[in-house]
Amino acid sequence: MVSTSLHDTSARAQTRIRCMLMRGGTSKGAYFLASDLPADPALRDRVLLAVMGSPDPRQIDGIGGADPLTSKVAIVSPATRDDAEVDYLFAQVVVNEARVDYGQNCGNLLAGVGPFAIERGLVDALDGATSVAIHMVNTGQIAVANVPTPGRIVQYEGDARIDGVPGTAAAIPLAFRDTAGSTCGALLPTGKLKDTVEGVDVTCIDNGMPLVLMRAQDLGRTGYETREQLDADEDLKARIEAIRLAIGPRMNLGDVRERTVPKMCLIAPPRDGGTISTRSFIPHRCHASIGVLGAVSVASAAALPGTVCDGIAVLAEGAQGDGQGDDTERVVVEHPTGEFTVGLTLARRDGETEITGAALLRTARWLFDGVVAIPPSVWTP
Ligand code: NQM
Repeated sequence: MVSTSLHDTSARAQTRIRCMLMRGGTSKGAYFLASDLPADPALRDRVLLAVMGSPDPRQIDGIGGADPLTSKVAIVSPATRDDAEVDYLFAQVVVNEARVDYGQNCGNLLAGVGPFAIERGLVDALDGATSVAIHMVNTGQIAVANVPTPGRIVQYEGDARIDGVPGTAAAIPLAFRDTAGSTCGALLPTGKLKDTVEGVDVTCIDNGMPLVLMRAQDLGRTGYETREQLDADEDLKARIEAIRLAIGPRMNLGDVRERTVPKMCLIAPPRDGGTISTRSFIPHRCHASIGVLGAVSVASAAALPGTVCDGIAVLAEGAQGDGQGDDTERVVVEHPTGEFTVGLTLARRDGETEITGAALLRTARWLFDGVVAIPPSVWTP
C-alpha cells in the first residue's frame, strides 16, 4: 500500500502524491484520483505543472515526455451522474507554457480510465469483462469502455495491435454515443459542410473533437509528408495557424490563440487501402498518429456528402448514398504511423445522414504506480 500525503505546511520535504503512469492508446499520462490532488483548481494546476516539469521544452524536471502526447493527465473520481460509474477530467499540461488546458477530451487516455478505476477500487471487476461507463467531464458526454477482467483482474496483455504502439496488448473497445457538438454545440459548428477561410476550403466538424479539415493539395503539400517534415515546415504551420485563428470564433470557440482546439487536419486520398489519409496538428505539432476523437471527427466528415472529403475519401459502395435506415460504416483513417479504424453508426432518413454513434478499439498498459514528489515551493504561489 502506497502512502499518500497531501500538503503538510510544516514540512520542508517534498509532498508525495499517489499517481499511476499509464499508456492510454497512443498517448501516455499520469492518472490521479481527484481526492489525491488539491481541491483548489489553481493549486491543482501548479501541482500538475510540477508533475510534468512544465514549462520546459525538455520537461527535464518532471515526468512529462516533452511532447503533447506524453504531457497528459487523467483525474478520476466517482461519477456525478447516474448513467456513469466514474468521472474523468482530462488535463493537457502544455509543454512550453505554464498552462493546463481543460478545453478538450482525450480519447487515448480514456482507454486507461477503466483499468485505473478498477485498480483503485472505484469499480468492481466482474469475472470476464467489465463494462465501465465513463462521464467525460470536459465535454459532458459518456463513453463506455469494455475492460478485459478474467478472474476479476485487469488483463493488459493480449493480441490487439494499434498503429503507433509497438507489439500487442489486450483490446479495450470504446463506444461513444452523443459526441456530436461536444465542444462547439453542433456537429457542423459553422452551420455549413464547407467554408472558405483565407482562400482555402475547409470543413469544420465536432464529433467529439473540434477539427478543421483541409485538402493538403490546396496548401501545396501532398499530405503524405512525415511528421518531422511537417513540424519543420514553418510556412505551412503559419498558414494553418492563420486559418485556425480566423475560424475559431466561427466554430463557437472564441479566441483560440491560447486553446488547444480546434485541431487542424490535412487530408489526401488514401494510399494503403483505407478511406482517407490524414496529417493532424494538435494544434501546433503534427500528431504521430491521430487522436481518438480526432479520428471520429475525420470519419464523420468522410461519411457526410458535401464536405472537403468529397473526391478524396474512398467509402464503401453506397456508404454516402441517400438510402433509408440504420447501418454501420467502417472508416479507415490513415495517419503517419498506420491507420485507425472507426465504426460509425449512421441513421439515414430522406437523403439526410445522421451519425448516431462511434466505436473503436484501443489498448492500455499500467506502467508504474507510486507517488510523485512535489516541491514545497509549489504550494505557495
Ligand atoms: O482526439 C491528441 C491523443 C490526442 C487526443 C490531441 C485524443 C482524441 O492522441 O481523442 O486522443 O488531439 O491533442 O491523445
